[in-house]
Amino acid sequence: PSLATTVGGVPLTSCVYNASGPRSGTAAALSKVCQSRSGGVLAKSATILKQNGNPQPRTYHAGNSLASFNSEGLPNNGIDYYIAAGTIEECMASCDDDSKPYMVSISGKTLADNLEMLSRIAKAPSLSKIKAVELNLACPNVIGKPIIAYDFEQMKSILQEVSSAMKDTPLKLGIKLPPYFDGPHFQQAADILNEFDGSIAYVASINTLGNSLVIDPHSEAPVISSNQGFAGLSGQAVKYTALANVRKLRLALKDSIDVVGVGGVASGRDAFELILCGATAVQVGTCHWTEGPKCFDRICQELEELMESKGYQSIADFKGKLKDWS
Ligand code: RRO
Repeated sequence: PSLATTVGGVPLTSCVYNASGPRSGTAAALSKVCQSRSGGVLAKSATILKQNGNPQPRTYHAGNSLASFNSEGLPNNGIDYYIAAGTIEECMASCDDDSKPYMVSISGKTLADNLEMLSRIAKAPSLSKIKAVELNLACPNVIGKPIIAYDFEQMKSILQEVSSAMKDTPLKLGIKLPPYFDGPHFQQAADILNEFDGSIAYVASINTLGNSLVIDPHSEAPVISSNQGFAGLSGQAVKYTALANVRKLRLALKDSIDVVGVGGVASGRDAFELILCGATAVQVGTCHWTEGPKCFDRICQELEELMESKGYQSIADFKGKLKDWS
């Protein structure tokens, strides 16, 4: 069977690729993603300037990758690093697939920062090598800042400015969304996103579940030092939230906006379930973090075996075809 797909019109030979975040902050790490069967190479969310993120300890894994926690606080090398010709070359040199797309993620502290980053991307000498920009409206870990996509007014005005700033570029725009939990919130988010059909190529759903808390009963204190211990929750525990978010968004969004599923994918079965819910591709975050880039080879192989056993030849054979309860 073939795992080939497209994300917002960008072709991927494999529908499984890395999420922005874990092991995506340096060219060395991204080059290992490129060497694997990951269908694309997506860089860590960037700010204008390099920053170190929150103090350590800022991550914790419970039960392997069942539940993971991070309060990283956007450690990254700054946007200029991720769009530099040398970085992209180092990331992509090890790919045997020349067409594997390189993508960046931006997570500015303000709208002005996001617009500045977009303008730098649009002027980058290597612009033609950057296939998509994922605008992260869902970071839960910037102390003192809310999750933008929970503030629908702010989300709409950011999308207005960003979509007009990207109009004359060849870049595809993706939007990284937080998990929603209430019917009306899905509808409000989808209504806003649908106003930008034609500008938004895809949404990636979901980012981590914000403001979870891990306690150490010995010290009687949080395990994570930053942000009073509050952290984003990821890993296999959030797959069920991701499945519901992908399903709800796929039903509510216009067909021209693809949904990329992300959240708790650790097996071919997980990928299969998200695609059934309507995902055109799936990203892997926590499992990539705990297992390393060989997870892409394993998950791709498991998905192929599952498709084979069901007689499916392509992603289109089951994408969005979740059946009614019977
Ligand atoms: O760096 C982080 O703290 C972080 C980001 Br930008 C994000 O989008 N999601 C997350 O769980 N952590």
